[in-house]
Amino acid sequence: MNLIEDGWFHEKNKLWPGQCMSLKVEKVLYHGKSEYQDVIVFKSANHGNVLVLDGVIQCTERDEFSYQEMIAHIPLFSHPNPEHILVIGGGDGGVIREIIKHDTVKTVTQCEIDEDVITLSKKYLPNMASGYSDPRVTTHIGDGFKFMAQHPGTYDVIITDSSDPDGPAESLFQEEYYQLMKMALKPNGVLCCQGECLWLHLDLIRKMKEFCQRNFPKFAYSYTTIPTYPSGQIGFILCSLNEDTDFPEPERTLSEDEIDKLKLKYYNSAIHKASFVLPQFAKKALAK
Ligand code: SPM
Repeated sequence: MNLIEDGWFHEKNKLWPGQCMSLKVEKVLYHGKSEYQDVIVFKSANHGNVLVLDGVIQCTERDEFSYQEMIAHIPLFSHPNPEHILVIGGGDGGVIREIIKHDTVKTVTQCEIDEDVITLSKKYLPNMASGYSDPRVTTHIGDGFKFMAQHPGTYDVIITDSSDPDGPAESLFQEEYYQLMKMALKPNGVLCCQGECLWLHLDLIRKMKEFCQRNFPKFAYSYTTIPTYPSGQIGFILCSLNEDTDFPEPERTLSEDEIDKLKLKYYNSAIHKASFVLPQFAKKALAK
């Protein structure tokens, strides 16, 4: 399918039938096929550079901070002392950029299957990829399942920054994957995964909630707003092995000065709490 027509990129996909986000293209910077997926990077008219995998927008320079800050800081501020962090996916580097803002963090290990995404992000999304030069960061190119199976009981926090459950990331939305994360976590570990959209994928989120609650003493669902993802919203699945974890109550709160020093543009301690408050239709559907 031709995704760029008449100078516009159109994000059409069966996961969000009958709707699509369109962005005006100024210049295609890269278009090719990696070992795993179709990859486009384009310069847009109003959203900076945009990364697209298999026809789906992964990030735009204009609004990426909303997603990257929330998927990183919600779990890190929910853990009393996050030192060793594993990121599955997240090849653009934005999640790593946020994790290394935490002084408690000693190591960040990334396992990304598609090396091309990292290479292209370093070239075309340098602000997102800036964290790769931090000495605490190690990158492993390979499959997250295999990597976690080889690292039991190792991580305080695991973050899965994946694409959608159609294509290479499908297995990351299944119970077996959550059981592997559970095994790779330290005893009081916390995980946070891309958790799709309340407006579009409530059935999937409900199924995920069921298996998370079978496997972890604590589960919660949080979300952020982001204009260039379908329906302008995306959520996060959070689980903890520590039954005392109260996800909506951050372990450390930030002053305005600290927020400025950390260069945060979306996350603050109030939005941490608020992000767990669900609209009534979602609250009811997930309560079933
Ligand atoms: N670091 C940014 C990578 C983005 N990972 C999530 C991408 C999700 C894109 N699709 C959103 C669809 C929501 N239903």
